[in-house]
Amino acid sequence: MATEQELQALFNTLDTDGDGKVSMNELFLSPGLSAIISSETGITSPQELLSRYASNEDGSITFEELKQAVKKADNLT
Ligand SMILES: [Ca+2]
Repeated sequence: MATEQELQALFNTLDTDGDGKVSMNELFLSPGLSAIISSETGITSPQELLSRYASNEDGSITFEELKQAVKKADNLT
């Protein structure tokens, strides 16, 4: 379980180039943080997370999309 604030902090940490989106590369650069996201969304791989939720052409995920994934897994408090 995570609060929106915790998710936002996690998202900001993952978004190393600060463009407001987390890409596949950024997920792979932080395996520990990716594992937290996996457990919060119930989705095991970054590939699957991005293919299910990323709406951007470049395949990166926004905070809103991440929030949606966590909400869907009933892990947003
Ligand atoms: Ca980024």
